Amino acid sequence: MATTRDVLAMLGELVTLTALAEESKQSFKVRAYENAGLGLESDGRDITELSMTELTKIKGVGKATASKVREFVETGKVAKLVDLRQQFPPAVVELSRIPGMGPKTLAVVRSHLGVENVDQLKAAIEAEQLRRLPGLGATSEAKIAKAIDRLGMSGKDRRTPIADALPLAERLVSDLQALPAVVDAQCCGSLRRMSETIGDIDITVSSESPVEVMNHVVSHDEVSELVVNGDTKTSFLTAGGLQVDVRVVTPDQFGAATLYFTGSKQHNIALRQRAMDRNMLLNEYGLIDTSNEHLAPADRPIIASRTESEIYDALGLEYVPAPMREATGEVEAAGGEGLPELVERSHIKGDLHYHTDRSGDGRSSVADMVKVAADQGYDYLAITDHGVDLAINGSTAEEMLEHRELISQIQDGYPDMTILWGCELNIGAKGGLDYDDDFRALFDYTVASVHSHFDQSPKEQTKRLVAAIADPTVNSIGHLTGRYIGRRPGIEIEVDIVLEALAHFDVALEINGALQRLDAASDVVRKAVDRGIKMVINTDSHHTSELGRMEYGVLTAQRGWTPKELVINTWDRDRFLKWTRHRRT
Ligand code: DGT
Ligand code: CA
Ligand code: CA
Ligand code: ZN
Repeated sequence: MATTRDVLAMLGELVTLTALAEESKQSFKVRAYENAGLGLESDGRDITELSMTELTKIKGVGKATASKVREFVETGKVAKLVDLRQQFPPAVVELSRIPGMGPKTLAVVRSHLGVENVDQLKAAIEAEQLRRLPGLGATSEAKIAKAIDRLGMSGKDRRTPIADALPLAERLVSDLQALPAVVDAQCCGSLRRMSETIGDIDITVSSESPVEVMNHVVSHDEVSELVVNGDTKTSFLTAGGLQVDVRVVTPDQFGAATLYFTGSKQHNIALRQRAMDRNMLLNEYGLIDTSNEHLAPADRPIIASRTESEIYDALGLEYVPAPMREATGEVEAAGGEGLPELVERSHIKGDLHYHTDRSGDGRSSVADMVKVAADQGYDYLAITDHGVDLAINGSTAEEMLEHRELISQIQDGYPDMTILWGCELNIGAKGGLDYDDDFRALFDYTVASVHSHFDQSPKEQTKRLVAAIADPTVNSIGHLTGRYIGRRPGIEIEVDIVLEALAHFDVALEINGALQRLDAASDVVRKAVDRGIKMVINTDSHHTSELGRMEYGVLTAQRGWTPKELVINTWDRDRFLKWTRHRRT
């Protein structure tokens, strides 16, 4: 039985593969599927229950998409997609992810050189064959070579960006949780720890009927190739070439198993060492009492195994949230001075980087964007559409003033949520910002971000950021480096100098929850936290379906050891509003 999420994933794959088939991401068909996906995503109903007529009434959904949705719900596949998957096998889709290998270049490289995977592409580059192809040259050849190196895409150390793995893993976990035979299911491994790139997906299932669970897994529509097909463990490859390991354990072992398979390996080693020091043994089945040497191994008492909390507790440790399990001092802290009081999703009182269709790339109206924010129970919200300097997507001063009027009208309908008229300012090549100083000072709140000039030297980038931070109209710095994980490296900066400036001018550092970004990265976040720099966790939403990113931002904050106290959007409204104004007066 397909779910709404399965349908949306099917459409997402259709977008990717159609762009390859049409040799353009902008083709009419690609955009049609994209828009249909957005319409269906924000509809809110169970899509699988809707008829053709009901489907085509949804904004953006045409006949062609609606019939594919029905086909998928009724038969479990879509003929068109089966056909596209044959034309574009996983290894080819992976090629298309390399910066510089757009759909057109990919088609040329395949047809002229017969290149079908990363290893063949590398060989072709070494033989200097790419530079002789129509539309390419030595420069594009070098660019692609560098991208392959940087992404570590060759061989077995190939890694998948979290944005490509997490939605799939969440879908699998919730499908498993829906099975009557399943007591619980948990995503483990690097994905649960919120690593930026993922080797494979690890899922642990709690059930008394492993065979039933495994039978369900092997027939899942994500399975493209089975690697391991056992009674308690299944490994398969998805159409995208990603490996998924699913293991089934009994409910009384679930905590020990999730602890073990979440890792990291180094964290596990530190826990095991601690267990040994206390005459205990820790493995994937439980924490075992080894103090009585006369007992046979099978007779040794199990101290804890059902939940992770019980195991940490029995080891004399505070519970360590998964994103912190990287063996960077968390075990010592959990057994000593204590872990920081980490920020949690329930602490968040507002979103402060938020777009509407005032931005060229915003996809939902102000009214709709405000409504979904209010539905989250937020106390405040900053609407930060793009400043004028962003080509195509920005707004002029006049447009911004009209926008302020519209926002203030909508505010009347939301007495419990303060809506700030804000702006996402663009940090220019030398640190200049949009509009003139007086106009900028009118905004209730601003986030300043880099959207251009990615290739300057680290010194120039640092100067540029520091100049923006020093500007008294700037409240926060958005997505610090502008990276897209696994796709585009961010700007290179001298981190310590930038952090020094943030601390000095009391400007907040954003943790952007978009999975492609997760920027500032958790290691930078941890450095910022050490200096007491204020943090802000945002979704950078451009559509009503994107608010869920707050969770990913919070997990990234936890990975950087961020305490609640430093996060300005956990503060109550008065304290937060007072802080936004302190540099303006
Ligand atoms: P990845 O998949 O490369 O992104 O990273 P992980 O951390 O998900 O690693 P993976 O999938 O090889 O194994 C999942 C977890 O299982 C890992 O974090 C810790 C545990 N684990 C795997 N192999 C070992 C091992 O040899 N010793 C210990 N102590 N733990 C292991
Ligand atoms: Ca893994
Ligand atoms: Ca694994
Ligand atoms: Zn933005």
